[in-house]
Amino acid sequence: APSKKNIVVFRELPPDQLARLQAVHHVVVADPKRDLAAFEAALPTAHGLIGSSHTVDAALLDRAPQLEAISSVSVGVDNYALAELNARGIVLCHTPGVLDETVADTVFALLMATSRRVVELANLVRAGQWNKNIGEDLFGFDVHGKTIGLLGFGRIGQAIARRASLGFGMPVLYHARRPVDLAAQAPELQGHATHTPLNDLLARADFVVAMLPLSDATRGMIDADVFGAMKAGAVFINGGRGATVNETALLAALDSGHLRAAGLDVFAKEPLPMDSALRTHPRVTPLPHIGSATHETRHAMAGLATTNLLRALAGERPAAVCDTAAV
Ligand code: 8YV
Repeated sequence: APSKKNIVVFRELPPDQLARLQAVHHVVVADPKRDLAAFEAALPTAHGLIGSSHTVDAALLDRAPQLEAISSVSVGVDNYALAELNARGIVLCHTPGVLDETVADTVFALLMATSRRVVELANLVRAGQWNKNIGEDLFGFDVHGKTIGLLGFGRIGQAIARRASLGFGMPVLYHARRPVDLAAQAPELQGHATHTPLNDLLARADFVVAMLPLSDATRGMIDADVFGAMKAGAVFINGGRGATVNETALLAALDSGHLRAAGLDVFAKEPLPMDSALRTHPRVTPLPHIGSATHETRHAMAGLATTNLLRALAGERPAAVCDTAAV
């Protein structure tokens, strides 16, 4: 049997997944956002960490000298100091794949909500203001048949493209560092998704959807030049990471009316500060980072993360290890 290790759960796990860990190892549940002292007290003897949405930097790793593995309940790993983990030989696992369809659904929820003004019009009914036939001033815009431009074309981007192309008859343009081998990765998208130079995509897309991981290369990438190159009346959707967007430039593009609307599930600072203009802007539909937040998908993510950690602590190669050397 694998030797009993010390695990710290730094974000709540479903009971059945917690039990899987407790059956093998010594487990402390200590979310730093709820009990920082308990989290810090558990670090010095921790062999494994599992959770999400907490910054793991060199200073924290210095306080966890026995750490062997971190299992993130997320696909994004920008909150982990990858070079520090690599230098210390600490394995980092994450949960790719299991959340692709749910996040793609969330992006389409934002696409529909912004185009058909769903939140605004539901609030009008709730406020008792539906007192006559809806006039042209409250009409929305069609989604079907319009052109979608994807910034980033990984697993989630491809899931969005399937909905757009096969479900809504939308021409799909995508921009990525290199063309995707659709025959190998997504044969159903062959002939439906086109690798497109960025400025060409921005000039043609009615919907520009950002599904970019956060890295030194993508931080602040969607700036005033990018928004200015988008066609007038375009809708911007962000389902990736907020810090890929220059939010001052986004607000200027919305205030000028150059952008018709923005649907945002992620923000440079989360939770969104009360004084952020994005929180109440009339052209913005904001969501609280719920991309993967369904019962089914968060359970699947926790299950994969638990399996990853059990394998890593047993000296086996987990199913989804991050390449911390690829910094
Ligand atoms: C959140 C996400 O991280 O998977 C990701 O990268 O952005 C979301 O799923 C969520 O906090 C995961 O638990």
